[in-house]
Amino acid sequence: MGKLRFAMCGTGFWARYQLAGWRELADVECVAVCGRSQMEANNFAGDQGIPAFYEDLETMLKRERPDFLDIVTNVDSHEELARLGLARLVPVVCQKPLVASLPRAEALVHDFAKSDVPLFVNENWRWQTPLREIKKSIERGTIGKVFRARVDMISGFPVFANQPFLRDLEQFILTDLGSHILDVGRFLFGEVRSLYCQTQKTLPEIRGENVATVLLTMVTGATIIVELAYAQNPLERECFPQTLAFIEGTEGSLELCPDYWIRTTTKQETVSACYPPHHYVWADPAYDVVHSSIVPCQSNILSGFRGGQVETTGEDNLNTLKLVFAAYDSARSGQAVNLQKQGHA
Ligand code: 89V
Repeated sequence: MGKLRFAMCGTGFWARYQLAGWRELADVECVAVCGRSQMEANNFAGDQGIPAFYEDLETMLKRERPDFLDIVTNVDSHEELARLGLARLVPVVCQKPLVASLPRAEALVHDFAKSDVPLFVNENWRWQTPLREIKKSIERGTIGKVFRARVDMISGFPVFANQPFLRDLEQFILTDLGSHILDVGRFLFGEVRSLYCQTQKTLPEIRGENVATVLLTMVTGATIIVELAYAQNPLERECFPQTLAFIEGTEGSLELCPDYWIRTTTKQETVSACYPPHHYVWADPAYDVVHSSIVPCQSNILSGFRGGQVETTGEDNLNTLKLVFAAYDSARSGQAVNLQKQGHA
């Protein structure tokens, strides 16, 4: 297969990093971009050296006939845009969360599968350098069987400055950040048997919840606590957007500490090693660990177009979305939700 030609939909904050990520990879090129207006699309195409620009996705797909469509827009538009791709049998790569409703996400994934058109989610968090190292260490059995872990993403960072639409989401932290961190939970510890969640809203100026605590009981029997907050309070340690973790196993523990240090303690010793993300010149230094994870995620997705195995398929991502929406159900009802009963994979 020769060079893959893709078209991008979206010209906002995230689109330029997504584009820069693709450009780190061989045999893939962006041939066109579609924006909300002719002017936005023209400006983005001019700045980024993309040969063609459109304000209408259907026209772009018809004229450019891309090998795939990359959707980098706000969540509200994902479903409609992905369906326009599907109607022309164009494979789609989409940002997370795929769709802000579980039944609609399920229908979308089902319809792509029925037409045998690939649908992938750019769920990049699990591709972060230190998280891949933690996974390898767990798989090597360094700390024995994991029985409990805490995974945190707690930040005072003014996330709404770069992504103002997040202020208006009725369901905020669990959809935007929880989709990443709950996916990390599945990536590191396997599938979930049941969960319990509490949410809080501490910022009057936003619509949705900005604090969430989720307690997961894994199929393995391990207990995982996920703590999320964008409370904009002064924090002693400001390490946005780093994920911190403390993982207890029968033979030792792993700690993912600030600034990408992993401390491994076994009967023999405690060893600390640093796994910083690769720094790309195009990355925003405040988002280094996230922006660098876009590249291996996209590389894995590209391998899917060539017959390889993709981790973050639409189908796989449904299992993460089930956790997100089960967490809202639990927060509403005050009850734990049994995911195995819901037919969770
Ligand atoms: O990566 C993202 O999805 C962003 C962030 C979680 C960093 O705010 O929305």
